[in-house]
Amino acid sequence: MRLNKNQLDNINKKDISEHNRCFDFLANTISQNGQNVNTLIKKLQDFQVAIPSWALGAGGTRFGRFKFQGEPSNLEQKIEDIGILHTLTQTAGAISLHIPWDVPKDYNAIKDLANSYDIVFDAVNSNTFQDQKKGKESYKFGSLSNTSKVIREQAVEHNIEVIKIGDKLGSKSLTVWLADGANFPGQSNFQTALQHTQDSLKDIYKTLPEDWKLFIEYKPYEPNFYSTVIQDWGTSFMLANECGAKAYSLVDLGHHLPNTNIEQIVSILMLKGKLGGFHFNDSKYGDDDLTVGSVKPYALFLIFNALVYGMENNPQNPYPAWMIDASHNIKDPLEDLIQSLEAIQEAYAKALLVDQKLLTEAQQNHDVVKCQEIIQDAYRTDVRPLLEKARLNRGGAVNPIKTYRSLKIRENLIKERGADSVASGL
Ligand code: RM4
Ligand code: MN
Ligand code: MN
Repeated sequence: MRLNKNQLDNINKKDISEHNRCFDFLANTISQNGQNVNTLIKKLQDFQVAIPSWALGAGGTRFGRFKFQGEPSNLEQKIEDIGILHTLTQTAGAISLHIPWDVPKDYNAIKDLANSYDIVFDAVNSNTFQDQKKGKESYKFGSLSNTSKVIREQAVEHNIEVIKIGDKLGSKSLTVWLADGANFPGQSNFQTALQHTQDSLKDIYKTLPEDWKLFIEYKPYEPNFYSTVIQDWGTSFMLANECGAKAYSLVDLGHHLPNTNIEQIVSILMLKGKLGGFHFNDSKYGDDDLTVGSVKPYALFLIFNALVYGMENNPQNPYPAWMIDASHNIKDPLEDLIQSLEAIQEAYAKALLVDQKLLTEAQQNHDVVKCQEIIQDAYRTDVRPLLEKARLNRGGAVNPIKTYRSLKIRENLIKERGADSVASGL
């Protein structure tokens, strides 16, 4: 299913006068505060987030999985789904492949298809947290950190294979998320496990093409419940430094223990030029993979405030690779992703509204109350008309969820693909 401009225009027509009324009011306020509205809108238009190829079907938990009808059952259909998302939101201009769940059969055909939707290939993700059909060795007791050299070599080879696949598609980065760790005290030697991981990562790093980056993700627990080899940003930062200039840390919002100050982590990594990638989701307890902004929207805004500051003040840090890393257990995956994309843009727009000059002044004067007023003033602004304008300028929908429902997109996908189609992934 491919949406066309007329379908969107017909629905946008009904919402345009209300959009104009709200936009004019907001644009006036922003201009009066001394900011350039067009610059803000341009930044929102340029902000594109990758959709992972595993997020388009229903996600499961260890207790089971409730399927969602009309799921994409191959890579072509997944790209088609991202095409729909991107047409509506104009914010999902990239796909992040998970290997081996989504290995292309015909590379040129897949590239052409993605290109026809204006979608590029972002970071490729390796998978050594499950045993693979073709794999001789098991990752039950770890992959890059395993005590067995043969198993470590198999895991390194897999990562090198993933780089080769990504290279054929135009990807420029590899994300490594390592599930390795221990379930019980005494099960593994912390030092040996870290040393093996370091050596394996270096072996992978050596094969990176010149213009590629390596992103090292961290996570405190799960699937292992006693210890994880790359448990926190410090470990990831240390490993990235040992690998070299093309290796970076990747922050996944769900990979922190409750109450961790993620905005501070983001700030420090950017100061050190080592924040390479970023995974969006939301959570209440752990790696819950909930819709972005659904539980802690203020925390998301504070994190964006740190990201915006870093993007403006830290030329030593590359532009981060953004990706949504969420799972959709009960919602329509496409509606869930639309809500996440909206929440990301909203937090970004609010962070852009923070008057950085005034904030620095207030910080220097130790005016704590003023500091809070400045950031909360930005947070309390309803920026949705700015998002609408950014989408409209690029040919998207004023209201993506409403448009998705009026066009009966899920119903059409079910007609095309059937009720029983299942997407690969978790
Ligand atoms: C992990 C991690 C990775 C993702 C897998 C599916 O928790 O967030 O980024 O590839 O889940
Ligand atoms: Mn992640
Ligand atoms: Mn995760």
